[in-house]
Amino acid sequence: MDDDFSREVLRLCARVTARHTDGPLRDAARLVRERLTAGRLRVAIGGRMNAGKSTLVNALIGRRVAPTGNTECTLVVARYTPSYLDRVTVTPRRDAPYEVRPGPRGGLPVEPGALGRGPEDILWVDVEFSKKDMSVECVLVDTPGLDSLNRGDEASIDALGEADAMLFVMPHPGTGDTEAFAEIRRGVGTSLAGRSGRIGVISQIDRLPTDPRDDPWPPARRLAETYAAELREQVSEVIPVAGLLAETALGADFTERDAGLLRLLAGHDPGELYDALYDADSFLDWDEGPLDGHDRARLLRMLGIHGLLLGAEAAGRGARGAEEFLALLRERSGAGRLIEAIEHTLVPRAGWLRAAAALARLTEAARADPHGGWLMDAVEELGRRPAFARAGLGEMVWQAESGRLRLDAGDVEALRLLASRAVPAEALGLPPVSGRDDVARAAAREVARWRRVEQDLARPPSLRRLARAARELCQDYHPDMRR
Ligand SMILES: Nc1nc2c(ncn2[C@@H]2O[C@H](COP(=O)(O)OP(=O)(O)O)[C@@H](O)[C@H]2O)c(=O)[nH]1
Ligand SMILES: [Mg+2]
Repeated sequence: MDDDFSREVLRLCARVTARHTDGPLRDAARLVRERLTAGRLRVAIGGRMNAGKSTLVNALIGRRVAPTGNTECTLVVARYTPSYLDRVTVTPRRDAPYEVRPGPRGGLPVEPGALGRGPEDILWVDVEFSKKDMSVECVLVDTPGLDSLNRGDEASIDALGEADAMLFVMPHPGTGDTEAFAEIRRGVGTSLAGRSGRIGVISQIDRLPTDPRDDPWPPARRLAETYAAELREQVSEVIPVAGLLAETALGADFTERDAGLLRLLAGHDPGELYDALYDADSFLDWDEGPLDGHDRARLLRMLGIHGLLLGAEAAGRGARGAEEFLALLRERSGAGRLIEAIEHTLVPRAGWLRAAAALARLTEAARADPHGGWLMDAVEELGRRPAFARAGLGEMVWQAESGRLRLDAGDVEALRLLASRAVPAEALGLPPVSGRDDVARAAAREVARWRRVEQDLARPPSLRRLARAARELCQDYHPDMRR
């Protein structure tokens, strides 16, 4: 199904290239062709600066390859691709791409000047790292984030526009997030895949409670519900994650020695430990405690106050080895749900997400170009082909099956057949070899089924649009009703 869909778009790209020897339409067609034939799904991480995007990238990759905090290297768009070697390639705005030496653990280097020129002169940086067992099977595109200095906004929006799917990272409650989101939406235009290609993430949940020693999960869950309702049209779901814990829990930096440090903390007077964990400064100043300043700073950097408390509690319950601590931290980080969402709602639909993004890009280019009229018509015509209608319906089946669309079981099954079968009789629930009259009768019955849903004003608009697409497809399968 995805293949038919992609092939049709590629054919259209060839027509663009034949008609336009240069200019924006040809560029758009080249980009689309590149994306459709690329191996992995490209997922961009968007959101404000300091939202915790790079920390999440590290968590998902399982190694600290993305610099975090405020260094010059966080001001560029970086595309992280699992590979068999460590290689960093800078693509400047002008001039040819060149390689620079990777950071000490592979990944983007952090020292100032390490990229060979200033962030404002760099289009993007490709970071390949030798790791085959990454949690998610995709290319992650880290962006500097909105409201960063220099040209971060424009670069971020371009990168988000070129990706197939997106994680939108929101650090904490505030109207600013919704505004940033609206800004990104305007910048990236509309993709056919719409919200189903976007996941909202509430990051840094350990910072939600006023007292960092309190359990962040109750407020995090409430906030996720509020955001999910508010951003219903924009994202498919909103997932809370303790990013710093996830980064440490899924990475390789936490050692047996660190586990020993947590056990030392747990062996100390519980009241004194609790007081020392009042905030970051009081822990760093805790010279009377069992750890020296260097170790306190190290643990704090890796775990935060919340993670330190979790670790000490686990040690108090008898946890010993690093593995044991990491399993607990991973569970309490909420990273599992994010990984699952990427693996189950984005990656398996790579073909559709990519083709939908491609078509949206072509439409946008056609609209902006004075010679784009024919392409607009061609895209519209393409949208009416059965392969497209089926791909669009496949997307709806996915939504219906995951409980996002309210349809009864009979309708879902009818939809599944329509979306998955190319032979008209089969798509209408008949044996593949059926008589013309049987097909006509079944088509008329299915047209009536979907027309009922389409005209039911009590149903949500998205469902009625789906019903319309289904009705039109069934009509095309009827020998006398073809449009
Ligand atoms: N306490 C805490 N700090 C975090 C968390 N995630 C990120 N940070 C810190 O917040 C700062 C900004 O994070 P970063 O990932 O660089 O944000 P970006 O600008 O969106 O890429 C860094 O100093 C991180 O260590 C988190 O879950 N908890
Ligand atoms: Mg960053």
